[in-house]
Amino acid sequence: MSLRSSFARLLRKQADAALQLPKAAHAVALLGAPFSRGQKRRGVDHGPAALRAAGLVERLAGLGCQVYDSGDLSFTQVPNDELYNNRVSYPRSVGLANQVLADAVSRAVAAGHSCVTIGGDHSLAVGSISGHARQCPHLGVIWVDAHADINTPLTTPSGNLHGQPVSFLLRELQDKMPQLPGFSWIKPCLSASDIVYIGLRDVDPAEYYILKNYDIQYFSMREIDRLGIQKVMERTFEHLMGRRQRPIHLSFDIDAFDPSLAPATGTPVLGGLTYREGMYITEEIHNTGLLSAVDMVEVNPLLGASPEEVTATARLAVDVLAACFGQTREGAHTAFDELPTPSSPDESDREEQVRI
Ligand SMILES: [Mn+2]
Repeated sequence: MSLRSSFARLLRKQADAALQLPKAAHAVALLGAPFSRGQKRRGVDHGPAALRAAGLVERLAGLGCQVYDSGDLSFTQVPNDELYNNRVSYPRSVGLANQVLADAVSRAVAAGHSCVTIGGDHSLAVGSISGHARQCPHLGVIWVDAHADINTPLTTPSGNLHGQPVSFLLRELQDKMPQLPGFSWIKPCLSASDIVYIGLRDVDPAEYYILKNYDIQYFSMREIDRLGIQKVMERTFEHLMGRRQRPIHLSFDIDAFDPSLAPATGTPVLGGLTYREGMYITEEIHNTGLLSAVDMVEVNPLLGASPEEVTATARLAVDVLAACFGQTREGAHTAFDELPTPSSPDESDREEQVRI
């Protein structure tokens, strides 16, 4: 008991000493985006609160990040936000919220921060990637998701905008895009070769057509089974950065994970990522040193069957974000450069040493 407490004290001293060293803290801007109009279920706007309650800020700070938490953005409700084309829901609300988010992300990246957007539904990626691209026009996107989210407003089976964000961003698709009310501010900022999907397993017919005909790189769960996650990440980086390095935007939908791990989400699909695959993806992205912005979306605390399911889903999202910013399974993320020796007890430990 006393040995353990004196060791703990020594560890604490080491940590204190490490804190006094001048080091470049990783600056992370945290933006809460409690937005749910990209789909019709209630609750995904409580995602940011659930992630904060699961200790997100403390986890990032514990990894040595300087966290600039801007709290939650407030989004104006647009009255009389009628269906577009008798099909697409809440176009004006989604367009306006994304405009607000794009400005916030752009400001954070301009300030030299890595920007973490916590949603909210996946329609938010329109604003988050647009804002990021304003500062980093050559960014590459890694989209981790069960779904491709690349329907156009004319092909969407559900009418939900969280299934369409990528179509607004791709230059090649613009002649297929109608003018949606609320979206006139958007400038498409990605080419088809700038995005890689990981984890797909529920792709609509028009989405499959787009992936194939526009030559978009994707690794479905089948490819992960076939190649293994290590090869998938190798090929992802080769595709995005074979010729030159570039800032990475990671857009992570929690439904990429198997529903047994992430049950509190709106559109779960069986056969998803394991915990270890999810950690490997984000550890590898961290290791590039090029991660510049992250979205963590679709955690819906009202959809868990029990409080335990909600907590497990939120904790998983926090684990993913921690791995993005340096948490490693092999340890050694805090400074520790000398083991304590029993031959050199200091003053404060003398009493306990005698007892030993
Ligand atoms: Mn998604």
